[in-house]
Amino acid sequence: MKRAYLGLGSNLGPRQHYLAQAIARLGGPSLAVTAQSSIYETAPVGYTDQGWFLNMAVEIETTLLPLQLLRLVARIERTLGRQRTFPNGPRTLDIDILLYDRHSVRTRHLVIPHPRMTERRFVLESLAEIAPNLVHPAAGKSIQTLLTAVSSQAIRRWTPPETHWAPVPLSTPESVLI
Ligand code: PH2
Ligand code: MG
Ligand code: MG
Repeated sequence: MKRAYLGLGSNLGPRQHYLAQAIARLGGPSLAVTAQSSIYETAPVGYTDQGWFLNMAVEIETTLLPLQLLRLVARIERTLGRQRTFPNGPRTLDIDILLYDRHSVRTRHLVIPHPRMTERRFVLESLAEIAPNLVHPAAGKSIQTLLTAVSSQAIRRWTPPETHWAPVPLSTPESVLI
């Protein structure tokens, strides 16, 4: 059983729904979600002419190997409507493998630790919430320490808009129940 960390992001459509669906679909016989951060609303980094993201980090325990895990998260992205357009472009759902145990992986399709995680505040902010003392195996510094050094980015903690409950008609008038 290995511990790994994933970064989730969405900036198209019902963003919170995609994050919730992703977490629901991650659970299974070979994978358990063991912690999740709050949701943050974050200004787009890289390609900036697009909507703000909802981002969060999750901790998982899994028996899947890195490339098996990549295949799983790619399948979840596809199921939830991800279409590849251009690098850093808008997406319904992005699931990035940030860290996998203390392993280093370098293949054409997968690099772990995620090569840009140490320079992205939206990653470090959410990851520091669930694993502040985790030491990044390549940088040799804790997530909390990396967070204090990273450049600023517009980020706010996100709370869901208040649900508006429609009044439900009673099938039996209340007076009859007394
Ligand atoms: N993901 C990117 C590029 N830029 N910016 C924010 N705020 N959040 C993201 O998840 C994000 C991004 C590429 O995956
Ligand atoms: Mg990404
Ligand atoms: Mg990705």
